[in-house]
Amino acid sequence: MAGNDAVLLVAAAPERMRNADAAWPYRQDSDFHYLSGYPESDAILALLPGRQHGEVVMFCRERDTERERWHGRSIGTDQAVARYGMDDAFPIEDIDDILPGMIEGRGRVYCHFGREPEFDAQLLGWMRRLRQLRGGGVVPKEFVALGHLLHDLRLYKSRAELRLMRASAAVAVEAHLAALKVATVGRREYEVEAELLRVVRSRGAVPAFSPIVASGANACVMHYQSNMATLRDGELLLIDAGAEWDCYASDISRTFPIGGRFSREQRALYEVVLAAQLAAIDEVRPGRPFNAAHEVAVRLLTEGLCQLGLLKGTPEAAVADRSYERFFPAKTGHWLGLDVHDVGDYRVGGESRLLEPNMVLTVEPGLYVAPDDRSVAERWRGIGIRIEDDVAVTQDGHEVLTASMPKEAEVIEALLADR
Ligand SMILES: [Mn+2]
Repeated sequence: MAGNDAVLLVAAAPERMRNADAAWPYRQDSDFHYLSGYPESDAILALLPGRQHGEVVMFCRERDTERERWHGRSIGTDQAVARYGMDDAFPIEDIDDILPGMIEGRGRVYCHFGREPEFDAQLLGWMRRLRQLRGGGVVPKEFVALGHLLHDLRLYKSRAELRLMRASAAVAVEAHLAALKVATVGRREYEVEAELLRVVRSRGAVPAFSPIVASGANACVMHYQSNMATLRDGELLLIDAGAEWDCYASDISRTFPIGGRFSREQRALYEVVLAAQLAAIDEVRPGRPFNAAHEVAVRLLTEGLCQLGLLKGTPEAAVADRSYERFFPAKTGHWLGLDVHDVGDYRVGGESRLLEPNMVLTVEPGLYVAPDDRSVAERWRGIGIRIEDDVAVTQDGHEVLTASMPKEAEVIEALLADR
């Protein structure tokens, strides 16, 4: 894709410090993982089309007994070749001496700019060295942003990637089912969070993001994070949580009554959101624009809001003047993959992108009635509902990867009655 006189350079994610000398849990850069599967920091992948001694070259940590005493075993250059399929591997300390010579004579460099200051500085350093090579090295004519090529590849999942995404979805479903069992009156939101994390970790996965466990009006905060409140009878609990399996994310939201039964108002809004979600999932098939799911969800949510009297006037007018946004300020979904909000363009040539087989996206309409919204009767205030599934586009329709997590109100109430 890049051409024979190109070189592609991608850096591993650096370790990031939480404070002092304590690091955040390490997560590999998604692009680096996609191209190499290599799990360590301190590494740079170079793809060198046509290079005689190997086109796929890894610069990585060499094994070092003293370092391993503290940090555990490194992979090292030998295993980078033997186990990770690299054609060639060199110690990362030698990169400044080796890489400029490999770039010499190539016309284009594909890489990310302006993401990691350290990589940006290294790249400029290699260009300086290249110029200083014996006889004066030829610096590439073009630097091309790698994202356009690579992120379009990542948008289409391979069969192997889809297998990982199903596995990730299965862990998330199990976590949500377990959370539903412990989310009883009087517990704290963080206890439910702990249950989600327990299941995710006990399956060898990690959370794809910090779980949102939002009871009552907390559900109206889109990115609620504190997870501190006590679960109260009569309120709903919104859980938005996903797993990451071999770096592939799942992302599920469910909303259910803490006490076990929906109130009349909660149930009415729940049915509106569920109908919108089912209709939106129906729009996920090859040839439909990405935005079609959002449009149908907005139409059904707005019709429901008008019918229940939360919006005045006709649904057509409420869609046109966007007054529905007071209750649904979000988009109906996003691409899903190595990143929870995955890469890939949503629009092509100014138009909403047409769905194609093996793309994966979430479908997550919701309704959020702010607790201080005086434009609606008090009984509606503070209700927040979101229902979210992960959906893969197939040859002739879709596959809901998270289908085994129930969402019909009766089924949810039956599960809750069983606690
Ligand atoms: Mn989502």
